[in-house]
Amino acid sequence: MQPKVGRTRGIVGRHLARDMTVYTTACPRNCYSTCTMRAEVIDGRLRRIMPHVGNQATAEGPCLKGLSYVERVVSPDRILHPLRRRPGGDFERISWDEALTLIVDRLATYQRDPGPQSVLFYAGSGTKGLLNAIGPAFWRAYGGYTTTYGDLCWPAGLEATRLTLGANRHNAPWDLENARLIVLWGKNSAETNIHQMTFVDRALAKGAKLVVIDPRRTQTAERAELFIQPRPGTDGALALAVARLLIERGLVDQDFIHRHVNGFQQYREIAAELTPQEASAICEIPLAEIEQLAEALGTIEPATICAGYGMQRYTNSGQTMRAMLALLAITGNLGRPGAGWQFANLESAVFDQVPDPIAFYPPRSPDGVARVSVSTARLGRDMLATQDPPLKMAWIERGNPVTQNPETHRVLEAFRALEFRVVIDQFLTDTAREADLVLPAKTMFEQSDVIGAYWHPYLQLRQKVLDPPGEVKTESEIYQLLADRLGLQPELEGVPIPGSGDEEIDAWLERRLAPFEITLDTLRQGPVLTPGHQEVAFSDFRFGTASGKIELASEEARERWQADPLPRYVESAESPRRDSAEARKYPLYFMTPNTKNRIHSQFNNLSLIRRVSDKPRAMIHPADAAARGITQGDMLRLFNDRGSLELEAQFDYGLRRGCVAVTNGWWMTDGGAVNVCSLGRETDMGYGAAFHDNLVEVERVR
Ligand SMILES: Nc1nc2c(c(=O)[nH]1)N[C@H]1C(S)=C(S)[C@@H](COP(=O)(O)OP(=O)(O)OC[C@H]3O[C@@H](n4cnc5c(=O)[nH]c(N)nc54)[C@H](O)[C@@H]3O)O[C@H]1N2
Ligand SMILES: Nc1nc2c(c(=O)[nH]1)N[C@H]1C(S)=C(S)[C@@H](COP(=O)(O)OP(=O)(O)OC[C@H]3O[C@@H](n4cnc5c(=O)[nH]c(N)nc54)[C@H](O)[C@@H]3O)O[C@H]1N2
Ligand SMILES: [Mo]
Repeated sequence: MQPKVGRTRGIVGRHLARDMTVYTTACPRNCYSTCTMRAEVIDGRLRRIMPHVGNQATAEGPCLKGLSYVERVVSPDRILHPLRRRPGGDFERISWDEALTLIVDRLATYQRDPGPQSVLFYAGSGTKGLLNAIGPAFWRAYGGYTTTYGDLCWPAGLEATRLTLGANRHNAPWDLENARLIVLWGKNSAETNIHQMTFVDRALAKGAKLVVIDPRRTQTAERAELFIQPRPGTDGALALAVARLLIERGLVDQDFIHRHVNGFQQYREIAAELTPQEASAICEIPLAEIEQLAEALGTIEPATICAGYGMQRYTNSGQTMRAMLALLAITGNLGRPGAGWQFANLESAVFDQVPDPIAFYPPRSPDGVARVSVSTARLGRDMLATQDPPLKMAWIERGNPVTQNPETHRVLEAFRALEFRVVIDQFLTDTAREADLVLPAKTMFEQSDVIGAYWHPYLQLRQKVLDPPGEVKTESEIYQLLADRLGLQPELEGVPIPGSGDEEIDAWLERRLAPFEITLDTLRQGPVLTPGHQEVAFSDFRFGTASGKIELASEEARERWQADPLPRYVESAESPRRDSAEARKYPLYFMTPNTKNRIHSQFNNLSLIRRVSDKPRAMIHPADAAARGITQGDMLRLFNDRGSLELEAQFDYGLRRGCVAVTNGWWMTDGGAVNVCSLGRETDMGYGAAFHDNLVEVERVR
């Protein structure tokens, strides 16, 4: 292990002669914050996680999940050895040699018949890092594979942003302090991006105004001066009505529009199609709130809109995001301090070959080696439908698709229809339980990797600080072992993939960093701003769109997505307003947001987290509950034609009526796997998962 910070030998507290080292590392979870942290290791054990002030965005220190790593790395539930399913369904420990032999046998068989593309490679977002890119390199060397396109998380918003601004970048997180108006639109920063609240607080202390728009009265809403609770999936109508008012009242920035905006005239026409009264009826919010939002956006500057990811998982979401973004374009709130659109900041994605979100998710492989035939959103359905050759085997790493992908029952059916399933994870998740072979993964503390972020602009080293327990391995080590046995030589951009030695991995990482003139030693001291970082995005007013301007009308939207070039409002697919039998049967929006003390399906198996998050509950407005004879603490059944859950009812006076909410990420074994009710369906652009279009009913059980 390499240079250490604050190495102390001798008396620490009341203990004698202990070896204490504090390392700088970074949290690689799929989370905005991607915190820099200091990890205190005493006598080879992780003892404490502490803040690191070198990261301006996360200087306040990690969240409870970050602190819980101390428990997580030594959790008795960790998988430490390869496990094979026995005929009865339970697992037995086997050696790595046996595990690799099993896999190699299958791979060799399927390679001959029915062909390498009968193997599905699925990677989730459980951890970030450059070494993650190694999977495809192995599977290419294998001669082919089937993989997924699209993403569960953010693509509708990424694509809407790219179509409008030409790139997914935004001002530095700390620049939010300069905003006079902050709109947290469908974003629950107080839980999902806690460090953003620091900058919100600083802006408020300087007199800024905060608007929060969310059907749920979240922790984030507590400090809002204006809080709007629209009907889910209707924000596009709200945005268009606000635009109409801004235009009618002359509150737009004509000069900015003239110089930097393309398609304003057409946008103005579609905004005029919807009266604020109509929008008030569609969104089911008071007209006065639409007026107040328009007043704020038209008179307070600079303004920043932080748009969340939850609200772009409806079938109309790409257009919703475009309509919202247009409000900043017509008020001149782009390209200057305190202003702008904070959705995703891909500045640190410098290692990706093509920093274009669509290229991230290609619908098909250019050379046919990878068959990209399975939509992540429709994982189960598409797996079942895949032919020529049909799927025989799945390889799943860093993901928990049984709980996290839409339509759990279809996903389970598709997995069970396969002949062989391999899952690599740290814990025996719902997905791992479906496997024939479970391989034990390392944690972030047991092997180094370089990571970027999608909110702040730093590159960081997730540093190896512990010797790995048991027989855990990372994917890169496993791939190398398999490649050796199969006689393959996987390469990534012409460079062989690294094996397991620390030096080998460090050398590989150094090589990837070299073009940016960054060394691992620098990263060991702390985070480094991505070369070329700009504090204020688009300050040169050059937009990477076809016209070079901000595009409110987009021909590309039509060509690529067969979408309206203008973000006209359309009702989302599953809405109680639709005149269908389903809508009459299932009148409630099932909301499945993220929650503070979990990252999706991770962390809730730790005792520290269980103490604050003991079991899944269904949040319901007391009036909706009363209408169904349900009271606080009752068991309720939440259901639709796709599935059902039995959960304890918890009253939530802050939830919009007509909605019921359960945070996502609970396991099936906890009884709270929310995707049993969702449908595998794509968003209008970006190949996202529209699982928030999800109507249910609830009834009292006992
Ligand atoms: N209904 C509903 N469903 C949702 C969402 C929602 O809002 N509502 N949100 C969606 C979103 S935004 C996302 S991003 C996805 C997330 O879903 P996933 O991408 O599946 O992510 P996680 O549940 O965070 O983690 C997956 C697994 O990775 C494992 N893991 C962690 N580190 C490592 C490692 O180093 N190696 C290996 N091999 N495994 C590791 C964890 O133990 C965990 O079991 O869920 C989506 N699902
Ligand atoms: N603690 C914690 N932090 C996380 C994560 C986590 O699991 N836990 N996950 C990380 C990941 S991968 C992601 S994708 C992000 C997501 O974090 P956020 O962007 O905050 O997304 P969500 O929690 O899915 O949704 C945010 C809010 O949108 C609201 N919402 C839902 N539908 C609508 C709608 O139609 N209109 C409006 N206006 N609001 C709506 C929900 O009620 C919710 O409060 O968080 C990241 N950070
Ligand atoms: Mo996500």
